[in-house]
Amino acid sequence: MLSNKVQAILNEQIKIEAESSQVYLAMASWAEIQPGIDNITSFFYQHSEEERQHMLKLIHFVNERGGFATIPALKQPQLTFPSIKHAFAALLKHEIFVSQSINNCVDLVLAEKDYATHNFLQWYVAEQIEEEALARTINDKLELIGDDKSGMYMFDRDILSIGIDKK
Ligand code: OFO
Repeated sequence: MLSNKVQAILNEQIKIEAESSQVYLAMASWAEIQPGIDNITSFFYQHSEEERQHMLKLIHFVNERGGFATIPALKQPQLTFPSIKHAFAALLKHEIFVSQSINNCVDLVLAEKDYATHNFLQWYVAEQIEEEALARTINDKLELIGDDKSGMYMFDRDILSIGIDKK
């Protein structure tokens, strides 16, 4: 059984995962109308879908532990970006925010001595380490590429396998 405090913070995390999915969906839609970056577009769509899965996993956990997962209203995310580099910088910043939020959940469940939820959250802790690492790798590569168009061509060609290496 979840305490009220744990239920509340997990519902807040459900909202954050839902917002993450929306943020990356907006990046995907923006990328889709830019010429020649089909794989970058797919990356954002896939990432959005992953965040939706993170949200669903939390919803099921809350409901299975005797709580009630509440489906949140979402604010509209940023719709356009000055460049691909800006979009990926925003992605890294967002992942750092999500990691902090997972850490806050872990702090609370330890204070509440809710070891079952603590165990459940370890999956998210590990996931955030991977997602932050992937986002940093991508940002580092974009930094190297700068304004080089052939570099960007290769980045788009390779981005889906960068993701696979890190996952
Ligand atoms: Fe990318 O964050 Fe979910 O957990």
